[in-house]
Amino acid sequence: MEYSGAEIVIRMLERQGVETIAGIPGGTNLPLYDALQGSSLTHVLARHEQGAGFIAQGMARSTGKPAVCFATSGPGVTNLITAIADAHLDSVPVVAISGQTPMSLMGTDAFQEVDTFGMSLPVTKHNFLVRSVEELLEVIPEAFRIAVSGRPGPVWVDIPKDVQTATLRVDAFPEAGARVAAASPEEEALNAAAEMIDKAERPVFYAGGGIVNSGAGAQVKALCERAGIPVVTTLMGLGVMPADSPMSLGMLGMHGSRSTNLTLDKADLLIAAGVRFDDRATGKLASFCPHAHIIHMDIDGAEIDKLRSSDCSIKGDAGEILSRLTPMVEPRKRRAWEESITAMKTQYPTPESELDNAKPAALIRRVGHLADSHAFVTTDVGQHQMWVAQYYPHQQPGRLLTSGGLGTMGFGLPAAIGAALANPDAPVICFSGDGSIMMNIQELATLAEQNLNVKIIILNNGALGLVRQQQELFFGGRYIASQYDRNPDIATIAKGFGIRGHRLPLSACTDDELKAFLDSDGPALLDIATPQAANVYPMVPPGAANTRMIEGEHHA
Ligand SMILES: Cc1ncc(C[n+]2csc(CCOP(=O)(O)OP(=O)(O)O)c2C)c(N)n1
Ligand SMILES: [Mg+2]
Repeated sequence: MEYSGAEIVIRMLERQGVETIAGIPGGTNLPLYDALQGSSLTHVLARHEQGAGFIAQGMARSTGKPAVCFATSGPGVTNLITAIADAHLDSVPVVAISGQTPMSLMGTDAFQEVDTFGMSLPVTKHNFLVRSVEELLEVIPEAFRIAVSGRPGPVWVDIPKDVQTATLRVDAFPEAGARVAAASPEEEALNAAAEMIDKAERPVFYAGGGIVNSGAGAQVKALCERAGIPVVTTLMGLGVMPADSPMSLGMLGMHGSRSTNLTLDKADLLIAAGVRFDDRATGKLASFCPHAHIIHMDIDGAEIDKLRSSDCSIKGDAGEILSRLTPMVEPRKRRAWEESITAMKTQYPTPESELDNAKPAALIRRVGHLADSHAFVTTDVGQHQMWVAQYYPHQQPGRLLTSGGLGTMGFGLPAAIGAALANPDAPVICFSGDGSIMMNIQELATLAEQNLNVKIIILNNGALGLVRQQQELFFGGRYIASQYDRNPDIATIAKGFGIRGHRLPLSACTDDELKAFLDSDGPALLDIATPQAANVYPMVPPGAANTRMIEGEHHA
């Protein structure tokens, strides 16, 4: 049968098991949109391509499956780039498909022409410029295979309009592109790692987003319980060890707790898994875990020894590595190490003052206790994000969706829409700030249209809080461009979009009020006035060693 290039793309997406696509049409992807007619795919019309990209990310992050977004050439592409760069840094499998000017016009500064291939190259795992309709049969499955195999990441497929309209006889469509299993870890490396673990007196397991991507939370628990190893996580790894487990040391790094960073300083072995020694996690690298030998496991060989040389490296899938390693290590209790950690936790507990109901951190913790334990939580970027990392009771890996590597304000709302689209039975809570929410507020229209179970909580401090905090602590309190003279009434804006909105001072947010908000049907927004002076502590000054944490007034 004859198919157009656009029809081939849509048939192939159906074969890939894609159900929902987020995007915006325009001149050069209209054939693709036309081919959606009569397809089993559902299209969600975003209000900005960055929103479409983050909706796709919300679907991909919450399911581990690749998700698709569409954009037209030129401004559609440039609008989408931030969301794809974000997916790249956080290893999220998104397939972006854009229209391009017809091949005869490419390179002529044609209307809405930009060099999509060139611009997407450094922010994707892989990219394609498709030059013939025949190539589509290979490129589409290949794009999915690359997005999900090994370390996941975004793949961009740019398709000129004349390739979309050209026709081809296809008798049988190729197989869908699927994950290729990682090569098995080497026995020798596993033996060496087991020996190092057995010898260590003060080991710490350092778990990152790679553990979440591998679905290896249970395997981390199994190893660490057997060998008496406490677990720290990165921002991306939160939930790998339930927050209330005695084995959990919480998050490390710039906003990690004091006891966690001090424990790492004493460690004699660091088992790094699915992490990339990001500067927000390690602080000054030369002072990070100075006494520790390093075992580094990663599916991406390029991460190993990239920033810190390891004493033992294991390339492969974390789930497989850990399942094989666990029976090789001696079952062990490490009482002295446990006692020293407990002593540090007792000496530097979570500051009571943060759990005072007048503090934003306490509100986040209360929401966490009132919410369904399976809820997905998305955040924007700023102080509120760090309080969610520190104080929300993360119980499961993969439930916190947050922009870690790129730190993109505007992530939270569209990512929540994507999570809700892909998980219609799970509640979704989006914590945002008064700065961040404005960056993709247009997606409230998409949310209202889709009528999804997304509850938006704005911590409204009248400021770009994390910037204001840095100006207070590191620029002598000289505030510039970090406080809003005038903020719009966000609850009223929400109503304009067709979403229930309320504004409340923090003091009026009783448990009953919060519970009623969380349990209400459909989308709703709560704009909470919070104190501007509240800071996120502890904080390691950028570039300093993690042991040089600054504390708040309560420790002064
Ligand atoms: C797109 C983008 N622009 C600028 C920044 C720099 N930045 C980091 S946090 C922040 C403040 C965010 O303010 P808000 O959303 O109100 O959160 P708060 O810190 O007040 O909780 C800014 C401007 C960023 N991360 N992303
Ligand atoms: Mg703010």
